[in-house]
Amino acid sequence: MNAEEKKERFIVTSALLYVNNVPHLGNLVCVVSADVFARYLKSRGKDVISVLGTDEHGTTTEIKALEEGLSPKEITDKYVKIHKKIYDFFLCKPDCFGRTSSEENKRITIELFNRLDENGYISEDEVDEYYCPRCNRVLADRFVKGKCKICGYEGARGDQCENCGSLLETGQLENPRCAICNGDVEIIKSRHLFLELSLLEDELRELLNSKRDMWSENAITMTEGWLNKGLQKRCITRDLKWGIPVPKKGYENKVFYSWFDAPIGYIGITAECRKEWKEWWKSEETRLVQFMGKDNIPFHSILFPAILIGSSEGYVLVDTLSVNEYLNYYGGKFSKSANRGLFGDDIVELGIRADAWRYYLMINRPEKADTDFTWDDFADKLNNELVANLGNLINRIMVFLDRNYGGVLPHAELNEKDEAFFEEEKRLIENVENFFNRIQLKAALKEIMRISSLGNRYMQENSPWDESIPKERRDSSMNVLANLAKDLAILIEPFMPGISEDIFKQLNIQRLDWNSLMKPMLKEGHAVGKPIKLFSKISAQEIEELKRRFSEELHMEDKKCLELEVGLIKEAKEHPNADKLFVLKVDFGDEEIQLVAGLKKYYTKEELLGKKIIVVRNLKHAMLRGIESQGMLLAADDGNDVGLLSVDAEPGTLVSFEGEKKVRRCKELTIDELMENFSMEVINGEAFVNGKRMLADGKPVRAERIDNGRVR
Ligand code: B3M
Ligand code: ZN
Repeated sequence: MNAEEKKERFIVTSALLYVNNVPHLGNLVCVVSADVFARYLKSRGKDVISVLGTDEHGTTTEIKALEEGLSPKEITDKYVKIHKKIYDFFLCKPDCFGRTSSEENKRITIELFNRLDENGYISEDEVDEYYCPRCNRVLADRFVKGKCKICGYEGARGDQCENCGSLLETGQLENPRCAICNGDVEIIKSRHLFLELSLLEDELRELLNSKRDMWSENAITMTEGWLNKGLQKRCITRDLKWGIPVPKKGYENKVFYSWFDAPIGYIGITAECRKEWKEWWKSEETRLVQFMGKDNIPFHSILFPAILIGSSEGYVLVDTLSVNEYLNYYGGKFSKSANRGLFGDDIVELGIRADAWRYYLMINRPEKADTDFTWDDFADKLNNELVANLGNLINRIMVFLDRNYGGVLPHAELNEKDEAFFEEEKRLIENVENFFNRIQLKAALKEIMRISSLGNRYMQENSPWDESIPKERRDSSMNVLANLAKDLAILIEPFMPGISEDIFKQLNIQRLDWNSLMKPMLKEGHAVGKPIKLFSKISAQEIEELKRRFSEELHMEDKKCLELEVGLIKEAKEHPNADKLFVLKVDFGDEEIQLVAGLKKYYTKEELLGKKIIVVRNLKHAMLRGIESQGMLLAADDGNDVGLLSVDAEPGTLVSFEGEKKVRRCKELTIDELMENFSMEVINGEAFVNGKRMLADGKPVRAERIDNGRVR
């Protein structure tokens, strides 16, 4: 193979999201961006491997495992399926999908570490670590929370502040607390391994300087900041069990810091899926294009390159670094625990096609500053851009061909007006390519929508329905427009692969790639298929419904609300440290939680099993005598006896309050806020909240045993 024949090859990666969180719409920006770009490269005939997967080590996984009462392995196995389902729905089709906990990744991580060690880039030191005496546990990273000393953000974690992006060392949190029990922490000493970043400073600076044109502004600024401050050695080991074991004497009880093995995961995932992976990762021909959110910058611009350079294994270094800012939800962060925002698992169920979401994410891609998701903006982009422009054009072309030509393409005799139209289309396509080359995906998509507008204008001006215009002219216009529909199908494919496929289907042709742009592939006599609707508008009523369901107003006004749900008691056990308490497992159909309840005086375990009860779902979780209660069940009390509130409705049914709109999600309440804002009582056996009857599926919620009393 000679040099000319050699194709440019690309590895395109998206940040590997933490497995134990359900990705939210903001997390999906970099995943979809990588997919869009990889599809574009493929359409241009490049050799591409796109890599996606899950980041499975680290304290986030261990914390989640503790919360859900599963092992870390079980947690990752459970959540990786959720991730996969969401990526599939979003039509993200990586060539390689994998997990950082794979055997390949373990092998490559250990190998890279050994090389770094041999090459003198690993040092040892004694460090301070947070320790929780109550939990008897060394608190790595996310096991500690507190106030960031650098920016003052209250929700910072032990290793990083997600507000200012600073990486934190032990001691850089003000008022550090244990994330498990919220208790005070101590600082102890422990020996750890470090990557001596300062020894690689020249190479890292050179990398930045050679890639200035290829990195987004925010990546350059942050990396420069790091280099200018002078690089510090970075701890790469942790006192945890879940992770890749450190292959060094004296470190048998430690694992690698997840930020050490996570980026190596890109290599591990490729190695698992392609036996020729080294030809990609260790080749000068490969361009490594990486997409991520802004909190991931230093790991990709400093840490990962340092590992690769220091190993002297000849791995390819990052070429393009495309970093998005955050997509927020009504001006605030997405938070699953606070039930705030829009998460992948919800989106999958909404019945709005993936292409509309992909369009929204890319046309609003937060490139220079954070942007906000609002339902009104979503509806605006869908109705007034996608449907009104692109959907409308394709539909007009297809319907007109069907009705007036029996779906058979007429002859074209081009005139100078057509040529001018082609000139303009060509100019816009060049813009699209230029924007793609600079990874300005938002601008590329806007330009494609301009081509669609151009088509609408052309159709209007050439009015093929106007019988005063010569027939040959009208025929020619329709031929031009059918071929434009083909061009649009090609152009939008990276962004909206589903819609693209639908257009090809309607045109009755196989999928075409970039090479077929501006070529009259659809010839006179070709029979197109039947018109089908690409998108439907989202109505004002639907938007209102969605706002209610995702309680946008409640977040906006910060109103307090109460989220009650019907749950089924599946298990009842004695509390190990309290003689009045039971520990219950309660099922909601799609989720199971654990509750601690003081019912032992009033119910036996057997009586509780199988009961349908009412649970406060938005109460702050609490530790009750060492066991977490993830909500509170409601029971009535008349001073003599206690009886559970109960109703015959499916587990998972939400309780509404008579005369009020049903609310889906409510902000987390503390027990004090619950007491202050909601008074609950039982009158004649029926349960009321602030004077309104509790209803589940239209049926009143009733108390057992109690006719009149307070609910608590
Ligand atoms: N897991 C960041 C995140 O999930 C982190 C990225 C790793 S990339 C190798 O937000
Ligand atoms: Zn603790």
